[in-house]
Amino acid sequence: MSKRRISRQQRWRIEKIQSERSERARRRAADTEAALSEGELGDEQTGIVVSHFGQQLDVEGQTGKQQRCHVRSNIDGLVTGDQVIWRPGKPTGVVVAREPRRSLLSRPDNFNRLKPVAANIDRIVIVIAPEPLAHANLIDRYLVAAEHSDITPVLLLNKSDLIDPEGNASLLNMVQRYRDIGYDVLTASCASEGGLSDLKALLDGHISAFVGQSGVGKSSLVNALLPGTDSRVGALSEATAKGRHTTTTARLYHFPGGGSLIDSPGIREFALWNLEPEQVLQGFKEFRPFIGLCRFRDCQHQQEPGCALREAVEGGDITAQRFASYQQIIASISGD
Ligand SMILES: Nc1nc2c(ncn2[C@@H]2O[C@H](COP(=O)(O)OP(=O)(O)OP(=O)(O)O)[C@@H](O)[C@H]2O)c(=O)[nH]1
Ligand SMILES: [Mg+2]
Ligand SMILES: [Zn+2]
Repeated sequence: MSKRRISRQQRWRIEKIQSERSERARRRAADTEAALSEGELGDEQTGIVVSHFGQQLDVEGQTGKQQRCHVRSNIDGLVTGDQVIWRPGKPTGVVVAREPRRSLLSRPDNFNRLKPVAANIDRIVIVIAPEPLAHANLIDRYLVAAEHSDITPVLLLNKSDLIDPEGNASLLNMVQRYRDIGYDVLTASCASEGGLSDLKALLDGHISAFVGQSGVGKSSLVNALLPGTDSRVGALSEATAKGRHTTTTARLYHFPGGGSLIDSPGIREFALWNLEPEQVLQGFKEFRPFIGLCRFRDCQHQQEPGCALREAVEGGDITAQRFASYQQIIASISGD
């Protein structure tokens, strides 16, 4: 990492900000503990985190009512979808415990820390579109993360109203490659309302998170699937035809008949350096039958003779695109 030179004055300001921040955190923790010990709060009950704002959360109790809550200082990393024990209060409640998680989708943030995105989900819906144009490598990164966390990934090609079979031939070929591997791929359009009933059927009864680039239409899909929901939607930038990061925090919504949907903020990149190369390899599910068959036990699947993966590419069992994408991810996590 490049070392930035910072002046003494800048260093002093950074230290001041940090000490103010830890003082605020200390005061918050003391207030929370005082509220707990002075019995100002209602009885403990179970709930689910529906959204997260800096130091506070919105928790939904069993009656379906939501309340803004502080979090007891010994619990960290709560995230949308977490099941919690909490106590209602005026004006804010307190989360006192987190239940064990069935699954956790995380990604590293810009400061090299692993950040949880959503808990207890069983599906991730990777939303792609012709505009902003889908990138196979980003899809592959999501697929690897999903395979690694035992969450079923589904690909959803949204904005089908904008697809022109000739102009978008390479996008349609890419989508077909994922179908051939065995992934579920659905097509939908919020504009023409096409494909929404198939999507609804797939999501019914599950806890799913919509993920993907900014501007592909995740929030529009949530609004279309759940009438009465008003998740904020933002037009693409006219200059770049990219999304403008309209959604800033993940939020959970319920289907009336059971199941939930989490709308999440769009991302540009999805680093995977929290995984070992072997885990990345296993995350490419069509590679699995060939893993362990290379001539050399420590084969790096580069130029070695007798590499079973390269042979599978030559034999047509693995596409050149997915193999290149795998190599790109390995190069990006090896640190140079
Ligand atoms: N033509 C067309 N436009 C769509 C469709 N779905 C969404 N859009 C438009 O795409 C733009 C972005 O939609 P959003 O729902 O805000 O996208 P998002 O994925 O939630 O974006 P972030 O919150 O920034 O991650 C808006 O202008 C929507 O009206 C669709 O099916 N067809
Ligand atoms: Mg959004
Ligand atoms: Zn090999």
